[in-house]
Amino acid sequence: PFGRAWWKEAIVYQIYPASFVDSNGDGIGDLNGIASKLDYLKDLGVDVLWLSPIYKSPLADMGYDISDYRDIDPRYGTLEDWDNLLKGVHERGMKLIMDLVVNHSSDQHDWFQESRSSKANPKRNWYIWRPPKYDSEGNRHPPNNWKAVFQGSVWEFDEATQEYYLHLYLPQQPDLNWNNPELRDAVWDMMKFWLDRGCDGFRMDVINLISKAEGLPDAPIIAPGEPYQPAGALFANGPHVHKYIQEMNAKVLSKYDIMTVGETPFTHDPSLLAPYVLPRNKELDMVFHFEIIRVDTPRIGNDHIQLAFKPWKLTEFKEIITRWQQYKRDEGFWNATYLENHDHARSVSRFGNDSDQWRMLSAKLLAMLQVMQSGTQYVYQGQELGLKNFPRSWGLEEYKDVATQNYWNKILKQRKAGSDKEVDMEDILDDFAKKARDHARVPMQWDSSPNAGFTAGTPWMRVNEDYRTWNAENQIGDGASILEFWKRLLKLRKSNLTLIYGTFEDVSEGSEKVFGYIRRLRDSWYFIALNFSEEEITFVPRGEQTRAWDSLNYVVGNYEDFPSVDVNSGAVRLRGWEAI
Ligand code: TEU
Ligand code: CA
Repeated sequence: PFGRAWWKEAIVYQIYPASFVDSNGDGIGDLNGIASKLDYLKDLGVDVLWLSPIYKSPLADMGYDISDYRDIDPRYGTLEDWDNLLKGVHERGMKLIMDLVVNHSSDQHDWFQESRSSKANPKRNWYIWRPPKYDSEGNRHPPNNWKAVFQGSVWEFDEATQEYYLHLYLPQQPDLNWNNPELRDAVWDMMKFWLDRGCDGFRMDVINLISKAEGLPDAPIIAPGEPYQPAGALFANGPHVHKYIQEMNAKVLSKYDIMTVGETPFTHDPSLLAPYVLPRNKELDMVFHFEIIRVDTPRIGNDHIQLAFKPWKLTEFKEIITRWQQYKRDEGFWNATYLENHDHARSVSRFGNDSDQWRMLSAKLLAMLQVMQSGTQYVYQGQELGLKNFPRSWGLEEYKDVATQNYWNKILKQRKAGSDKEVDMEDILDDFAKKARDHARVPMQWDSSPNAGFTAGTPWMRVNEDYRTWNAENQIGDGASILEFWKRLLKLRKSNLTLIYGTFEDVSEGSEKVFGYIRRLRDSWYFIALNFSEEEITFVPRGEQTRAWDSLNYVVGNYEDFPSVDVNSGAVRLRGWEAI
């Protein structure tokens, strides 16, 4: 009942523009740089490019703080460069989608400059302003106790008008007031500006945060001793969010043949995300859930300490994937399938094994895990090369992300308080080496020339040392490389309706070493077996013992040859990190 769609079958490639290709030697990637790599992307099998924000921005949060929604930041190029890039993309039969960041703007946006100028300004109500609270001693306090995602209070006091404004992220990222219909109209106009220019859709930044709990009440104390409390449950999936997105759909999205994907953090319950996606609601095509990407992350309430590490189990990992793969399929729920983006460390360093011995095999295994799932596929730049985290030996100064720096300063301050001894922060650097967003943001590794062929100048972030051997040029045309493996998988998937639309059945429940699953569409089926360990393992798929294994055809695997299968028992002998 829920038919085929180009965006369901698409392979989306996410570009982090600052770190992709620098065309003019200023050390920052740009639009002309992206335009120079379109053949590489086409060859990989990409259908849609998603650009992280390239709008005018002070880059307080690397462009997720926009000061002009209708212009390109000069560091990335001009509107003409964008038109030219789009032309190149369309000429190759690909599409281009933009990041839509409208939960908040930059504090440098004209809208906010006006809004903060006086309480009587017509744009005052485009943002969320509240008077201070005073205690019995007359001390000023923020209107509630919510903790900002990037530390501190979500409230910033503004001297000019003696009120606080709300910012869920940085103080330089004030939240827009979606309850104001004028603001919504301004957003619809801006979206049409890009769609009329030829843009093929949007990835919508934290789109489930645009409606906050009525009255902005205090969050319950779930982090005792902390000045501000995690409040995800009060600012995610708020009371009017579906009304606003339905309005967006009716007034803008439905008028174009485009794709939309919402980013929806602070939510792990599929039933809270289903309304955004189910076709009958007329909202978005799909959303990025965060459950899988948080599997190794400690949680407080609905919030996570992204920069801390918690050991994870394969059984947990499999349960999450299986649940989402199966969720409301018969009602048209559609997944956005990803293992990496610009907010997370490299997948081979988190879910694989990035040692010299296992990196290649485990990166290929993760490629199989992803591509053999249902859902629109999202590949993050460098994932197709098996890029890994930068080394633990790099110091704090190599971490440029404001989220990393703020977290460091917060912990440092806490540890210094009440102690006159030297503070030890080595454990925090251990966590950063595993979890920081910075790992995904170092320059793309194109070739073995200085700075990995990313720039002729000084790169804005340090290049990972392994680029001399681990780069695109070395992998292109090498049949054993991760890149060529991705190409094979993407080609295999493209015209294969079973892999795109088939059902998903876990046949390895309980195993902490192997993920085995079956994809099935009518009488066509695939069996996928992935060994998430270094050990050789005999895996007997559950419920599959009676299957006629003699009809088994090997399709693809990450070793040079295929493993042996015992036709009688159905047992498969898998080598370390083997994927078939
Ligand atoms: O991220 C949303 C978000 O809350 C997390 O993914 C974030 O990376 C993490 O929790 C921080 O610890 C989006 C963007 O993808 C991210 O780059 C922006 O910083 C953020 O919104 C604000 O716009
Ligand atoms: Ca540049």
